[in-house]
Amino acid sequence: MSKKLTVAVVGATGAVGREMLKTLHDRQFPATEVRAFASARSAGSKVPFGDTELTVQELKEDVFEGIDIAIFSAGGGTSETFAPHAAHAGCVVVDNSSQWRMDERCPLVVPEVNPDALADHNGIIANPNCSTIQMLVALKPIHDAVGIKRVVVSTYQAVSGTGQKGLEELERQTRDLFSLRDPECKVYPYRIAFNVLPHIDVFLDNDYTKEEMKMTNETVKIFNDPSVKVTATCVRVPVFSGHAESVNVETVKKMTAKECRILLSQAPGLKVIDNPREKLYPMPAYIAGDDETYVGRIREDESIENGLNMWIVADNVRKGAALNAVQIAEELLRRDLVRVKDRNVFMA
Ligand code: NAP
Ligand code: 3JN
Repeated sequence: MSKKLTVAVVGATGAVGREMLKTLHDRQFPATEVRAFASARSAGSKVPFGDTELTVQELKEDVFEGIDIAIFSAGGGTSETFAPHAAHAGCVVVDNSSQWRMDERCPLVVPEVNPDALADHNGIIANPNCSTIQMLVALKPIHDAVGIKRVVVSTYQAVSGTGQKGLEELERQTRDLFSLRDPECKVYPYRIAFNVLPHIDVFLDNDYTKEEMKMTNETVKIFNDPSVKVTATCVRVPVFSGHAESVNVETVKKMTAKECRILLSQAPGLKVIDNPREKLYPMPAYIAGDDETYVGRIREDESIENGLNMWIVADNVRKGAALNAVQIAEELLRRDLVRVKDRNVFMA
């Protein structure tokens, strides 16, 4: 038996945490032990892990001793408080929240895009926002081949991005409307059933939402290229699972739609479904549970000299959160980076 490897899932009772456990099991992640953590509210409850169940433990500052990797998906506040304690105990954190993404001490990683950024980690590695991840898996090969100047993206984001409560709201409101009851709005400011909301996360001073600015800022950090400009409109749609994105790209050099299809069909993590004559294009309802990011509707933007339009779809809870984090953990193992060089970097 090789060296012991203990992995913690923090936020194990949530929508992302459950998918995290499923992903670790599906991919036979080589952990000798997996521990599940959540708040005191759910301590003692059970979560599924393969054919067995794990008993949820309460997250406390001192639980990280002896844990090698902790994958967090318990919100930014929990990550802010507990991730430094984990790193201080020598545990490498892969964090799904936005808390550490733009922190200079933390690599922000999509394994198909910038795995080399892991080399300089200080104990906390950030997982990007789901909408950024799927967009960059598709745009990285194009950026490498012809250079990307500018991206205009509109997202169509599923309610699972809001966690269990988002799924429940869409289901409840749909039942209400079919029963001629007024739909109750508990999670979103307006009804989401049979509606679309051009509003995800909070509004900022520049009138963009925080979700939109995450896409702009995270792209620059992951590509390590401030010359790439991104403008985003993030929209919540009444879909349970799977984010879709309409993406317009202006490139430095010309790339034809045909060249783009060939390039993307050979790129890691991508599948091209693109045959307009046969009505073939990717859709959220048909890709739930899949690991790949799908691209279709690739065509030249005839309004500019060097432009492409495309439609990018992925399972937001899988590739947008759980899978990307597990792939980061796999890459850490492959590169022998499961250690914290300086345990004090995040301690005040
Ligand atoms: P969720 O279904 O509401 O689950 C929240 C989880 O966090 C639960 O396990 C909850 O445990 C736990 N938690 C809350 N407060 C805690 C505390 N003080 N200590 C320990 N655990 C605590 O939400 P979700 O959809 O899984 O999302 C969780 C987080 O993942 C989000 O807040 C976000 O930061 C991140 N996320 C990232 C992406 C992405 O784009 N990469 C997408 C979705 C979510 P209890 O059962 O004890 O309440
Ligand atoms: O709404 C979506 O589709 C994605 C949601 C992501 C999310 C939800 C709550 C808090 C995040 C995130 O990952 O950016 C956060 C956060 O800021 O940590």
